[in-house]
Amino acid sequence: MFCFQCQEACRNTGCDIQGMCGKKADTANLQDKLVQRLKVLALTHEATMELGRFVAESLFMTITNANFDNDRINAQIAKTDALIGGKTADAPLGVLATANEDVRSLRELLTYGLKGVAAYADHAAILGQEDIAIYKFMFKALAGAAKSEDANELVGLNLECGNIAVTTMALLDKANTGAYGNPEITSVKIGVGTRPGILVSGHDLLDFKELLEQSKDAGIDIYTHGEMLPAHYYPEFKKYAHLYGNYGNAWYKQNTEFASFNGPILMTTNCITPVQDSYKNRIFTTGLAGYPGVKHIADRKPGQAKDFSAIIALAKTCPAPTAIENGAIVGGFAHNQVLALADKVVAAVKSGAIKRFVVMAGCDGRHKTRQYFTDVAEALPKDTVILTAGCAKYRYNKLQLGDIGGIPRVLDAGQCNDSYSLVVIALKLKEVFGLDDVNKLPLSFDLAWYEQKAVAVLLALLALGFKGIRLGPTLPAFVSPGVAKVLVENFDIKATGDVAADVAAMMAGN
Ligand code: SF4
Ligand code: SF3
Repeated sequence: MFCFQCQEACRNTGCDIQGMCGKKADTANLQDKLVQRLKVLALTHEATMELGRFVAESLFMTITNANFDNDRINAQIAKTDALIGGKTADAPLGVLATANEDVRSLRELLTYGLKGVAAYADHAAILGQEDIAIYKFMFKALAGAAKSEDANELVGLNLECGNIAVTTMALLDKANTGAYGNPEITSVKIGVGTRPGILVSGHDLLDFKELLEQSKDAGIDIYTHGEMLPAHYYPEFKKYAHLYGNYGNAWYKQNTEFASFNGPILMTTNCITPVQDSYKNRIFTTGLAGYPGVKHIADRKPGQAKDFSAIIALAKTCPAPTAIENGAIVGGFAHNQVLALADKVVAAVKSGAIKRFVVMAGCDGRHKTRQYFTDVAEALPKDTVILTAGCAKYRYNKLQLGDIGGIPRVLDAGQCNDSYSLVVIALKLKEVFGLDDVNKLPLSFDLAWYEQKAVAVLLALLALGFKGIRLGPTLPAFVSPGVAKVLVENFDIKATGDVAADVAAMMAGN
């Protein structure tokens, strides 16, 4: 195996014996095989709605911490093989099959950005929103990632991937807000109740909705975990009195938090970490998530909801969760809510009460060096506002950072895909202040990345022309020195560094 697609790649070089994420060599090799077959499919077929959806689902399965189940990946390979009629020779197998370091780097950057796009496209498709342009680009990009040796062409495809990521996040935003309403300011409890609960993690809101509906009279409570926290912000979910609160933090603490939750856990997408004995009998996967030996809730049949009765029945037999925290957190600052506060925000900027916005979106992760993001949040002057999305927020969303004239200093827009909201807000501010360039806004980026959705978000920001983005806690292992040079020269990308120096630089607009 060789995998370097996430921020926790071994020695920031690549995992070659076993993944730091727990992915074994056989699973990594099967994922490589699936991606290779998808490239052959893209080289030999025109994109259709049906094939596009299939490719999006398949790529989503290969995202970090999404699916560890060899049987499921094998089944997906078999379906792809049936589509391509056994043709396999046209695309390289595995990352290292591309010898030139810069070409490899650009091909993988594109492939990982595409995986992020695929995940968001799949979420939108589940809610009935699809766009053939997204699928067509997936095919074109996969073909490019398989064949192109031309660095300029690959750079172009990466920027196009950024544009498609914007299109896809916008589509998903439309799907989510269309189905569940516009997120609004919400206080979410982080303590526990006295009834047994089901803990729902991952990003899939339709799974969440169906589970809420099926469990509403069962005498149990529903809790969110990790990236499901923003579900509380949607009006549609607030209707359910048994939606209790959020339990725990970002994905990497699940080995202890799932144990103390005491009840069943539903993983709707990434991030799953190696399942521990203490909760292996009460964790379930669904959708494209998978883990060997873990019960899987089957896909919905046309026109029907998924059947969550097994998980609800199990919950009734479990003790209530053990409290690990108390209090509440506030979120729900997606574009509609922030634009409703626009007058207040603009007045605060004009009066100097808000000096700067700092976008601290993205992913959380295990590395101790991620303490940097907590330290930055604490070190930022009191006249700054942090705009966040994704599970990166858990590094600072429980700090008491106060507010500026009633505007909280941490504005959580939602899941990582809701980074789209932050873009809408930035573009609105640009318009209100009559600026000709987004980079003239009092806005800095200090992004945390872990898996491939963050790669898609980063490419989206680059495609939109944002410059001077800080990225950490390390730069990707798959970015070669040659490609890093291009990113620095054209986009002024920087690695996160010393907290005080970074804060001072951001406040000075650098
Ligand atoms: Fe390593 Fe990350 Fe790949 Fe897992 S996903 S094998 S941790 S690089
Ligand atoms: Fe987190 Fe996995 Fe990326 Fe959607 S849940 S942001 S890491």
